[in-house]
Amino acid sequence: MTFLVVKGLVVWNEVMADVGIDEEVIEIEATGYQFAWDIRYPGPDNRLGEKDYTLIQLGINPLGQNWEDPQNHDDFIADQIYLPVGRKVRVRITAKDVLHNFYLPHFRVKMDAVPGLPSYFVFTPTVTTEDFRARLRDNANWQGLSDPEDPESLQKWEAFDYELACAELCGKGHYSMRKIVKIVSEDEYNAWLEQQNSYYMSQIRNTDNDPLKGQFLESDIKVNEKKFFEEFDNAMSSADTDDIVLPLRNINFETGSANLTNNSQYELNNLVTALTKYKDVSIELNGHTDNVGDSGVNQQLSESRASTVLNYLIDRGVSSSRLSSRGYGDRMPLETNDTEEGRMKNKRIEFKIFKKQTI
Ligand SMILES: [Cu+2]
Repeated sequence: MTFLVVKGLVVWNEVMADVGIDEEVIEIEATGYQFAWDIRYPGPDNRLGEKDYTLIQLGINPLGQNWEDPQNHDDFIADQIYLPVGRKVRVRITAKDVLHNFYLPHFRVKMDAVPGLPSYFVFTPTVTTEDFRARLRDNANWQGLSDPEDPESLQKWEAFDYELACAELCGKGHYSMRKIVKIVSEDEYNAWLEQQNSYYMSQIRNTDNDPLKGQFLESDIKVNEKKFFEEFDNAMSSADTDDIVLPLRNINFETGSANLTNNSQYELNNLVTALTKYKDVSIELNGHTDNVGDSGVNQQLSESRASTVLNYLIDRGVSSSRLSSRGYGDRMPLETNDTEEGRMKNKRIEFKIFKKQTI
């Protein structure tokens, strides 16, 4: 008896070996519910974001993902399980309602999906779907039409797919807890990944269900920063000695006032960094408005907005001798003032780099 228990434990530990901390693994998550599986992939960051069952909302946040966790922003829910051959996979298995069972019959993988108690399974698929079909080609049981009603249909072996099922008789619709599993080459896997859309970005971002509505995400901030420095560095390295005007794209003011919104700090801090990098350069900040309302008021608003930005830069340590500001009111629109879009573009702060003085 002791022998059986000890031996059994050794085998169990072998089968259930988890992955090491630094080991390369694809982690996906399977959530069972009556009557389907939701398969979540971690997206390019390779990390599944946090979940909290209190956040679950039918049709809006089916898995209870916490959108304030940036690791959730690239997670996607897949309608099939795609995995590259030869790569280690860790499946986090969980359930939302009753007990289910994550069952990959062809892989001899079978693991309970328990509500509130995630389990896991680690395995490495070794034969692609295509290779497995080729193996079935000469097997007598796999000949004939896959759909006997349809003479055009594929042969049985051609139509073969690995599948995920539920091995727990979990209710009436139990049979529909089925998903196709495709084992593919690394290239096919990467091509498939490219086509998947993050749930957050495609369904949640900037809707009323987004706790981060109107805020920049870290990824936005990085993209904006890159763009800003590309333009600034280009302006500085070009041989052209004319003054160059660049936009401050991601700054905003409260309506009708010269108070900067919180989001504006990122672009402004980029400008501070650029002015620290190019110590000899002087700039002039230019404020512009659309043509809505009184021209005199617009003139004043454009001046005070430009000087708000100037003061921000001085507060961050840029010498006032390198800075000046000027308001143009509504006199220099970029686009028509007849559309909302045009007006948005016309309300702006730009800065002029005085190249002649610098070189
Ligand atoms: Cu089930």
